[in-house]
Amino acid sequence: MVVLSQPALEHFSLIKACKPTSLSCGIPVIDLTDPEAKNHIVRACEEYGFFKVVNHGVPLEFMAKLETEAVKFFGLPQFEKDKAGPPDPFGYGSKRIGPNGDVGWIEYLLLNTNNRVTSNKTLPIFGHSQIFRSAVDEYISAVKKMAFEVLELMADGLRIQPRNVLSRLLKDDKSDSCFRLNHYPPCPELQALNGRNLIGFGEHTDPQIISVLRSNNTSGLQILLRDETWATVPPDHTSFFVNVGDALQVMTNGRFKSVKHRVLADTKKSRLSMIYFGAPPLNEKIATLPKLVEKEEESLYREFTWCEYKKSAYKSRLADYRLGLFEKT
Ligand code: GA4
Repeated sequence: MVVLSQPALEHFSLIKACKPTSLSCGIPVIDLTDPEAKNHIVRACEEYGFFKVVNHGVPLEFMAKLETEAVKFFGLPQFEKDKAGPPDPFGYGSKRIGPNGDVGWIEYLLLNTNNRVTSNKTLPIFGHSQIFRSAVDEYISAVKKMAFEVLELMADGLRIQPRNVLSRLLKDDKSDSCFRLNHYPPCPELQALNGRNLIGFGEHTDPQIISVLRSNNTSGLQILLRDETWATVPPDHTSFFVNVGDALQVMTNGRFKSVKHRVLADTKKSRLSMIYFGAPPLNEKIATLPKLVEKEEESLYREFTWCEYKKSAYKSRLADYRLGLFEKT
């Protein structure tokens, strides 16, 4: 176990509080039982790269159980949590995000969705709590099923066949998907820094295909709209939020945009979020889906493997535009 010293508050990004747009009425809401869902999903991905999912079929009990277990974990003494860190990238992390100097007002657990049980890093986490392990497992299985359905509806909406062209990448046994539990502790000192917001997780796009997020009822998530303004996403602990990731932007030749998002810390309330990042297998080629371009030359990106993209992402800072290196010149 290596325990790194923690950065002091002045090392965190404090941003001038500006009145963000509230998306309460504007945010696209997809009802998975609606026969028109496939078309609504495509429109939401084109316009926002982001949408909320209701009537998703994931039992609320799974969501609540995992939240309870995660709260218990983050409530452990620091030395206990540090036994599962530092993240490499999997494991427990606090304040530092990724390997290149990004920091945030956050602590987290990053898990691999395939080898959850055997990984060294997960032993100190789950070794003593069979309940935590099974809560993670049942939650991930249910959310994955929902993610497959969303991707199949997306293929239907894009009128591409077979309808599993996207979902098969996440269904694959070798899928490189991962799972993250984020805890944003309240920061009471913020009150004294009048008119400033503290960054919990800095602005970035997710590298994967899609990310499926669920949080408790504390706000903090913001997405960047097309007009370059930040919009606050009202929390809803019974629903899920789906982000378009960079790989899906490439597969749709830029028709869907990966959404820039960030999380602000709160002065009084803890925010807890759980995110499934759906990724292809490492050796999978990422390229524009042939049905979405007439000729290969029309593709805006050169072909690359998920492994190449991931390696390049881990050399970048959070806010970097990672797809730039893969655009055709
Ligand atoms: C953003 C999305 C996921 O949380 C993540 C993050 C990863 C990490 O925290 O280790 C990265 C970040 C994320 C993008 C750029 C690199 C890698 C931190 C970072 C600076 C797990 C992922 O896959 O990419």
